[in-house]
Amino acid sequence: MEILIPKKGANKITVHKCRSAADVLAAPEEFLRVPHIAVVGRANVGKSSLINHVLQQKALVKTSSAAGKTNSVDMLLVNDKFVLTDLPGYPNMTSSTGRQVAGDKRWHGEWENMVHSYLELGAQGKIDFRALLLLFNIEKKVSPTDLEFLEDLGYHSFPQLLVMTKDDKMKGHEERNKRAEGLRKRLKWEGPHIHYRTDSENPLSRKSRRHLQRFIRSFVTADDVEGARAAIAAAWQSRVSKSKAESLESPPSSEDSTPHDQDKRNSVSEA
Ligand SMILES: Nc1nc2c(ncn2[C@@H]2O[C@H](COP(=O)(O)OP(=O)(O)O)[C@@H](O)[C@H]2O)c(=O)[nH]1
Ligand SMILES: [Mg+2]
Repeated sequence: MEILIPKKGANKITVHKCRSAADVLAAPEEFLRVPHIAVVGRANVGKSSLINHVLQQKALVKTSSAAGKTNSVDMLLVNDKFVLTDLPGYPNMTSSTGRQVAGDKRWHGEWENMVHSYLELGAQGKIDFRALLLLFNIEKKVSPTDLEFLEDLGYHSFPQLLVMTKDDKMKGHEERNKRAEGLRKRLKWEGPHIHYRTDSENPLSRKSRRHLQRFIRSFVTADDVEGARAAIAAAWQSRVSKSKAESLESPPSSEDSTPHDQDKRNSVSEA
């Protein structure tokens, strides 16, 4: 069976829901012997929507307009080839003035327990953990909580791909580039990023899906986590070289002259 079948409803998906750290450790064998990729980000960033969209499955994982609805670690076994994990979103714990919001401490503890138990399995080599997809809403400002969260994940130092969601909200290249650049700066991000939108009738959203699917395939077919790291680095390096080559010989080929690619060239050359 293929890793990912680029056709609506064609992928075979089995779900294992974990409601506690113990459930994470007790996942069935078939979930533990394949490579894992996890999706993380702030509540409401579009994690569930992206998962449904990239797997081309309707309402596989619940999406919602209210923040913080996902309170479980949802492991999705795809075509018996890999697991895509929907991790609970972290709430934005700081108000606009930077103060801790009351009541979030307890939630923080639960969240940490779930997410860390899961990531620890990777760190201990109990699951073949390949990559984290870090989702950020391109429209939102980076908060102190976001930075805290990134730092918290940092110690696991898994290969990470930054995914800027809700790209359809961008009015054009200029706004997209400006926001992407701002986000990268604020996050001190030096690795690769891609843009994502889930309005499936739009050709750009299909393009963003194909792009992410390529990344997923490269993570899954890598030999191990170091192979996945090399795959991310190679994809980003080819962007950088392409961007340099194209700044010398314009205009770019028609294949590449979409807003998404345009943006990547710009954000790389400006980074
Ligand atoms: N405009 C726009 N809205 C999106 C996109 N992806 C998700 N959303 C909306 O964002 C909200 C939260 O999405 P959800 O997938 O539940 O986020 P989660 O909490 O991170 O799992 C929902 O109202 C979605 O319809 C996108 O690409 N564009
Ligand atoms: Mg969700």
